[in-house]
Amino acid sequence: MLCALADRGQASPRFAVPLNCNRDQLPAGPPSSIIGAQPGPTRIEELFMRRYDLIIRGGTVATAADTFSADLAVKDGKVAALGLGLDGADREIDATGHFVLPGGIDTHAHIEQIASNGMLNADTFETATRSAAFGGTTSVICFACQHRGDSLKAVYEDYSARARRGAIIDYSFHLLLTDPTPTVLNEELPPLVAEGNASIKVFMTYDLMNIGDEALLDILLKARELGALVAVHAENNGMISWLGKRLVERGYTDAKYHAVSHPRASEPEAINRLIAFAELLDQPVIVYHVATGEGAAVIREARGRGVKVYGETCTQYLFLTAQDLDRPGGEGAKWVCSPPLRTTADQEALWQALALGDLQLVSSDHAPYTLDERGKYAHGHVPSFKRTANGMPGLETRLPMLFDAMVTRGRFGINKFVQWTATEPARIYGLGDRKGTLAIGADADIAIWDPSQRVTLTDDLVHDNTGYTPFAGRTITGWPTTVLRRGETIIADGECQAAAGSGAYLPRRGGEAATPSGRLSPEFDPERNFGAKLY
Ligand code: DUC
Ligand code: ZN
Ligand code: ZN
Repeated sequence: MLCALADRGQASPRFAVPLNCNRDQLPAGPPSSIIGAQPGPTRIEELFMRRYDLIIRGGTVATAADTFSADLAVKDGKVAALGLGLDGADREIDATGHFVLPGGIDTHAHIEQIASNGMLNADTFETATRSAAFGGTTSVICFACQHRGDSLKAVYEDYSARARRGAIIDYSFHLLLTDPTPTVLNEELPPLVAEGNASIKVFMTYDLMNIGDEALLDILLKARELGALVAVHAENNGMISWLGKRLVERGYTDAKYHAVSHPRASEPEAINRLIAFAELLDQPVIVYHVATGEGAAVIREARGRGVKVYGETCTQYLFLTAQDLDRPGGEGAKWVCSPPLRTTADQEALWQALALGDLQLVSSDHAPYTLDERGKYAHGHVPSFKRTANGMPGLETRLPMLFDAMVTRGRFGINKFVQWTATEPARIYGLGDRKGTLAIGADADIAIWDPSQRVTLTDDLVHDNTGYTPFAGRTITGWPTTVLRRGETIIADGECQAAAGSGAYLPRRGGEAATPSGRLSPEFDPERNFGAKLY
């Protein structure tokens, strides 16, 4: 059996002091329990033997920094020990021949989200997070999505209640603002950020979602005051809207024209503008789903100047291209997402940007729609790209696709795999004190990977509610066979063992990534602006 679950039930009759056990830390007990020959184990021996809840034995542990052979012990949901020959647990998992990795953290997923046109996406918190768990992801940051006229507080409470009911993995929220009124910014936002939702998302495109330049400045400034990171969908709305109309007027409505309708320049233009704003106010930002080499280059240049700008790309931009949209009979709708899929040259540029640290993480941008009239085909079976729901599923396939490319095929290796999918997401979004690595005291969120398991991705293999995967037909090697969330096995033997609602809310502070650099722009620096106090 791959990665057998060996439930010992009883402590081993052999008394063995765990290698990392420090006798000074023994709990106080009567001396008689230490001295003297006894027929059975003493109380202290018992305590030694049952020191851990679980030992994952014989695996290869990898973090963003190291790869080493070790047993990993779990106690009370936390990593309690890493060492050789650990002993004394109620339960063991044999991980011989497997990688023992931190569970993935997906910081960009749309779950049970209502679009601006009222369409509900395909997944519930239960189905989305179950599919994430099957793919080795144990934490997710999704959105509390405000639409114009909504109270942010009411929106947040609604998403929060639904997540509490359904989530199987741990979760957190970005506060997605489309209507930053003074009430929202000054009354609703501050307590929500303080409660632990220290990231704000905004759109620079979409007619019903985008916020204009002045509102973006207002939000950046407010985020600076509150210590929140601002995450941005950066594309130029005017270019997209203008070119889209022109294409439709001329009858170019197939899915493939979606890629044409978002001119390449729309991405670097918006990223450049965003960075200019962020630099003006000295407010850290993260650019979502960078899809072009030019977009990544703008980030590289700004980071080189010391601007606190981070960048994310997504699985689909590393493995798919605009050619995937070119299918007959409306099938291309499956691959309609924004920004659109680009070229193989962009894929190379994005890998390079990750390698250079210009981009720091790879998310799924899971935005699931069914292949029927409730989703992708709400406007007919061969819908105009302009009327096709934007997005594709990816929570489950993100890690296996990347593992295959990075570990199995050897591009950048296991440590970068962990870094870009778990450690950096945790660091940037303020979860680094408990998630994203395997260290003593961290949450025991663990994915045990069989590096030799070959899997052909098919539409019915994945567990979300869309009924398809954009990567169908690919055979990849490496799969997470056992997944633990805070020490509890949630996936084993192809089954999900976790109950809906067993995922926990993860409050997040802004942390270092969201802290302004302190390098004031001339306009905001009283020493250079004739003494004006603008913060
Ligand atoms: N942007 C996202 O981030 N997700 C889905 C669609 C979109 O435009
Ligand atoms: Zn977006
Ligand atoms: Zn998204």
